[in-house]
Amino acid sequence: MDISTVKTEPFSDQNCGTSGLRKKVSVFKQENYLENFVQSLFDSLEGFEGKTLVIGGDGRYFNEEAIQSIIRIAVANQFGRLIIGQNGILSTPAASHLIVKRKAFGGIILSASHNPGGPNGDFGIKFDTAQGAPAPQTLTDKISARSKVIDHYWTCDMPPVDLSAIGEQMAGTTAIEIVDPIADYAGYMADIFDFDAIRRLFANGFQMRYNAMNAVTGPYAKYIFEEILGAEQGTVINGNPLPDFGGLHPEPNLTYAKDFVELMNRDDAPDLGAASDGDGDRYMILGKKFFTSPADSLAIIAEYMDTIPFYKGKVYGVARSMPTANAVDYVAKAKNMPVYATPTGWKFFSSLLESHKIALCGEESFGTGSFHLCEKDGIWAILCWLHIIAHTGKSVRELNEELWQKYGRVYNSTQSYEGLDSEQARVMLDTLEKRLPALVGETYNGFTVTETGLFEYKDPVTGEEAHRQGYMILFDHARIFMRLSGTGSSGATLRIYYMMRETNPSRLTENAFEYLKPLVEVAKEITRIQEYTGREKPDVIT
Ligand code: G16
Repeated sequence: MDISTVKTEPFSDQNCGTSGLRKKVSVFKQENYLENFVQSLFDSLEGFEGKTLVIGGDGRYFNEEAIQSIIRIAVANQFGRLIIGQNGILSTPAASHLIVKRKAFGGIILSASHNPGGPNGDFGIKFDTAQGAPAPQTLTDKISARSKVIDHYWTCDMPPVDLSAIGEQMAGTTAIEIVDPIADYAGYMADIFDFDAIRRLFANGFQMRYNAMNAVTGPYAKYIFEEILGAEQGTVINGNPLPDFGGLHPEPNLTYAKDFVELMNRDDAPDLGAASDGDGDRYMILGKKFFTSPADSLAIIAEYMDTIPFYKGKVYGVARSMPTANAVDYVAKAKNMPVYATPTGWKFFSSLLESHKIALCGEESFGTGSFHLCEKDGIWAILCWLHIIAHTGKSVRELNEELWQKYGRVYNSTQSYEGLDSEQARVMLDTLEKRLPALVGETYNGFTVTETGLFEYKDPVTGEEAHRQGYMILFDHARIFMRLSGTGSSGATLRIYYMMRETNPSRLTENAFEYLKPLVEVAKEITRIQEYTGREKPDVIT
């Protein structure tokens, strides 16, 4: 095995965002771009020689090419074993599970999540630690710093590995093992949930449609829902992973899964509609003519979590990201559980999950998870819903309405302005930041500002701090929160998160977007977004 050093020049833009490095495929295809980042990652880790690395991706365009390159660099850097999903495929939750199960040093996951794929789409790379958790900020900062000065990487001369053949081979002193990407994950789900109860639900005629959006979860869903749990054939749609997701935007929400929402709005819609994103960590729950907001989904799972035997007596606490509407807080209060509010980014939940301060966490961006893994997990969340429906006999709509009647409803919406000019967005937010203190006491459209500020966070377990995590404008029973997305690959995406709490029993079942309109007008007035960006309305409303 010939190991060689390749001289290289650093790239100035290899900064990790909310979830690893995400760029256009054309950027990743530049000579040495991927290699530089992977070597910068290995240079930032300590003590991995002889240890195991898990590798897999969501199957998007450039996945296999990238994996072959990573194999060569990992072999040259002396990893002892590489565990790779067959055909280079692993959903993010399945990769996380495999890392822990096989006691790996960590794992590389190739995905740009919900961002579109294909030659003109996005590609991404992220690292999970030995706990199967997203790399913490300290590590991603280290990788980015290293990428700015890197001048060589290690690689080796070896033929491409046949990723389709399950089995093991040696490359020098490194074992390369190709594994079934589904079996272990499906087995783990069977350990967590009462599959017999869900099987009975389907046997009694319960109808579900699962939209895999031509992304990674199709084969997982067909195996788990149709083969193991007995949902009828055809339950899973768009079930074959495609490198460009069939031209779709693999993001399960009201905008990018519009056709699916229309299907669920028909008179003959199935009982449950569920969808997942590119790498399988996000999910959406629909009922017949009914959309469940991610914040309500989190609250409903919290309400019933201890009826899942795996979690009995272990629902210690819950967490949500700060932009996520606080419906779960009311459930937690009633159950005497602590609630933590973290910055956006799944990595901020890891320490809380690992230290068992929380059992459950979730975000407005359609991600929910528990201590079963340190990543969010779409299929797990959908199984929670199937469990709850089987346990209560209630429909998706009834479960939502029950939550609102019991705790009041927290109307909420996330509205994103995509592809903004970065400079214009920056100027707008800088101006807003300067005005924040003066807003207190002012009244806009009938809403009086009670408090403003930047969201700052100190991890209660590690003590690590995260600063400037979003702009908060609080009112009585209402809140506007704003931040720039950290997952886009070009320009700036401004996210504005709205929430308003309603306890009047006669106002619990209104259309959320109509209900929130007066608050949306307040944000427009305070930010002067149209003046700064020329945009009249957001691109994505969920
Ligand atoms: C990632 C993070 C999530 C975050 C989401 C949106 O998810 O893991 O914690 O909520 O991005 O982030 P942003 O608002 O910065 O775009 P994923 O599914 O894209 O890996």
